[in-house]
Amino acid sequence: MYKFLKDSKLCDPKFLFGVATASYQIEGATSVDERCPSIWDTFCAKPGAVYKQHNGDVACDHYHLYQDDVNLIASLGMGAYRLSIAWPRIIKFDGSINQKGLDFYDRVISALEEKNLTIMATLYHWDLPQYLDDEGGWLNRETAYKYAEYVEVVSSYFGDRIDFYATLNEPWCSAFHGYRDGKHAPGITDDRSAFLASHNLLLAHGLAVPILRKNAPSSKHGIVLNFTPAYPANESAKDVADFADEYNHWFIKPIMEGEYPESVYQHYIDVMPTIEDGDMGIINAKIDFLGVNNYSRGVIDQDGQYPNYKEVHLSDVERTHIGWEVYPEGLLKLLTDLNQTYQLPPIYITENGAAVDDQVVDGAVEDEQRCRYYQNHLSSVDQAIRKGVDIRGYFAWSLMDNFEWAEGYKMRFGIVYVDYKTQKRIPKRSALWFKEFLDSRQQ
Ligand code: IFM
Repeated sequence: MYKFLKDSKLCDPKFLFGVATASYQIEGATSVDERCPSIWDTFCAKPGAVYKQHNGDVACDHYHLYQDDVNLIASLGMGAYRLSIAWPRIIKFDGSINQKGLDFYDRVISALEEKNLTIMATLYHWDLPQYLDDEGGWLNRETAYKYAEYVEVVSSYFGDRIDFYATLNEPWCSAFHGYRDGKHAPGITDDRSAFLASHNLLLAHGLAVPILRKNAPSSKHGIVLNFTPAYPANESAKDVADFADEYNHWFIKPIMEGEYPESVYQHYIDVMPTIEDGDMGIINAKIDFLGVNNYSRGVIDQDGQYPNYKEVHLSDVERTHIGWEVYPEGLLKLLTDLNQTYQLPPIYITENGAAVDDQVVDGAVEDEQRCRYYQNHLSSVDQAIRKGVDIRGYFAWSLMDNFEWAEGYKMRFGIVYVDYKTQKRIPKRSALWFKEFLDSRQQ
């Protein structure tokens, strides 16, 4: 099954393979060891916000099962693990440090070190402490400074033991799902709020970078951004698709070039936040790596007058369980386009994967669609490297099935199946495929 990878750039043992997860999606133990509530605890409790009102209270109980999970990662032949650190476990509502939270991540990091796994830690994967949301959350500029204080605590404690620090995961989702379409916590639906949140998130990122450099000088520092490239549904939708695509650059352009994409900025000028002197310079801090998350593409058609647009759903295309089109060519084009547009640092694919309606049959999970998804997307990564894009690693999303935000536990993204009743983990065919491929690289 992995024949095509045999001569690929991905066979180079220096190319990093890993799996990714995030705190709220796997840890559970939300009331243990003085963790503070997060905006996702609050959001999950709102009727209608999350599928069947699922929540992260137990999730995969990784808080208690982390040692087994680390053993599992190593047993799959993976070289790296991307986890996220939960801000609500680290800083209490009065600003004091929760040592028990630091101790938990210390245990996880020690377990990873024992297995010689490269560690990438995301410092914010959407679980904002609720006490900060009570003060305005990402609509409050002060949250960016609070974030910098939290980053100081984590990075001075763990320093270079964490190989890669990612400041934020997918700030696009935090801003636009959190504050524009309301699909994510805190569930606000307002353009002005979304752009303000995006600016404060970027500021938080920019403030964090020099702190990380000071406290972890040998580690690499960067950010993880999601990209869903826009494709025109027809000839006449080309301009509007280009406009829609500018959203893909809403975060990367200010980080790489110190300015927002002009067309979107001008279109929404009436709801743009005040940009204080010096902000864009802070945001433009040099990064050592870019994390790219990609799952699918968006097919865009005009919706009334330019630049209004809508996403259309093509029939006759393959989709995953969550409804996203399978479009591996999009990942290749995304990577080569980004490479042409910006002076980028090395890229890591920090998330890529498929939701499948997995079934356990005779104790096994044959996730054929996910296997194909991975193979075709890895082939795109290989081709991008051949075209000169500096890609150093790939993290599958996700290690195991977990809490999929507004979709609750309905959507399974893991290469390992989780039986939520027993917390039993069953490596799926895709996990066994990765293991076989990774073992073959060692020979
Ligand atoms: O589960 C999420 C993850 O938390 C962020 N990126 C997309 C994944 C799949 O939706």
